[in-house]
Amino acid sequence: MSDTLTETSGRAGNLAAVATPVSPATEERKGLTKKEIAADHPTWCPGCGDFSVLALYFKLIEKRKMWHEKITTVAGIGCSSRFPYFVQAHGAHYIHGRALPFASGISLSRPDLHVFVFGGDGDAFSIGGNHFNHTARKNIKMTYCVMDNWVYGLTKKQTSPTSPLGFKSKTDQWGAVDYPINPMKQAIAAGATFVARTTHTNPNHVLQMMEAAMDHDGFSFIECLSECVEFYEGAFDASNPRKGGVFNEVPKNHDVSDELEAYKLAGADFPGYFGIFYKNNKPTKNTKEAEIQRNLMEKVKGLKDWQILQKNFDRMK
Ligand SMILES: Cc1ncc(C[n+]2csc(CCOP(=O)(O)OP(=O)(O)O)c2C)c(N)n1
Ligand code: SF4
Ligand SMILES: [Mg+2]
Repeated sequence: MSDTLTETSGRAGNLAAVATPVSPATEERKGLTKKEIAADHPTWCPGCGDFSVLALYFKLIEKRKMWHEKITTVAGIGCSSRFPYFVQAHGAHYIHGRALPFASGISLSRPDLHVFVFGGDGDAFSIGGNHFNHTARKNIKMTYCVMDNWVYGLTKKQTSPTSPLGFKSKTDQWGAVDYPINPMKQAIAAGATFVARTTHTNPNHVLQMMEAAMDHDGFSFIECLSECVEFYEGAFDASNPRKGGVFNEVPKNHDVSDELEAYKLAGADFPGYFGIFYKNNKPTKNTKEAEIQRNLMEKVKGLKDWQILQKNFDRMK
C-alpha cells in the first residue's frame, strides 16, 4: 500500500482513517512537479497579485510531494476564484460565496484529502460571510486562503467589505462610507483555530503560511493581500518594502494561543503585522463525526445493509 491511510473499505472505514494531508512520494511514484500541476494559462490581468498565490500553491504541492488525486481546490466566484481552473487536479469553481459549504462536504467525507479553498474578499465576507463564520466555528479541516484585494475585481470595481473608508468605486462614487470589516478579527471571533496573514509580495512568507496552514488539523484561515492592479493599484504599497512600505512580522514573543493578544495584533493600523496570529488545537468536526460513525458501526457490526435499514424503520414505529 502506497498511501498514508490505513487500508479500510466502505464509508465507516474511510471516516476511521487518520487524516493525513500528504501523500509521500515513493520510489515508484514521485510527487508532482510544477509543470504537471499547472493547467490552463491563468487569465488574470498582467501584474495581478493572484499569479503569485497560484505559483506558491504549485510550489507547496511540489515541496510536499503531493499527488493529483490527493489535492482538492475549491473556489467561489471572482477573479481569485478562477483558481481551480489553473490547477491540474480535482476541484470545483462553485457558486458565489458558497465554496465553504461545498468544501465542508468534501472534507468531512474524505479525510485522506487536504481541501484548499481560494477566493476573494467579496466571496468570503459579503455573500459568503455567514458560511465563513459557521465553517470557522465548526472547525472543519481545510485551508481557506482569501486573496484580499479590497475590491470586487471580476465585476469591475465595486466596494467590498474590506475596502477602506473613502474608496471610490462604481458603488460609492463619492467614496465608501461603510466601515470595513477586519478579516483577522472576524476569523478569530468566529472561532477559526488557525489565523494567519500574508501578502503576495513576499513569496517566502506566503509559502511558509500555506505550509503551516496545511499542517494544522482544523479550519486554517489565511488572509493574503493580493493586489488588483486594474481596479485598486497601489492598495498595499505601505506593506511592500520595495515600494517604500514596511513588512512587519508578528513579534517573536507573541503567544499564538492567546486569543486576546491575537485580537490586539489584528487591530494594528495598516500595514499591520504578518504571520500566524492565532492557533489552537480544538478537536475538529471531522474527528467528532468520525467517532460517532465508528461507534454506530460497532453497534451494527455483522449486519447487512438492509438489516441496518430495517432496524432504523423498526425504531421509528
Ligand atoms: C449570487 C451572485 N451574486 C453576484 C454575483 C456577481 N459577482 C461575481 S464575482 C463578485 C465579487 C467578486 O469579488 P471578490 O470575491 O472580492 O473577488 P475578486 O474578483 O476581487 O478576486 C460578484 C458580486 C454572482 N456571480 N453571483
Ligand atoms: S481585475 Fe484585478 S483581481 Fe481581476 S485579474 Fe485583473 S488585476 Fe486581478
Ligand atoms: Mg476582491
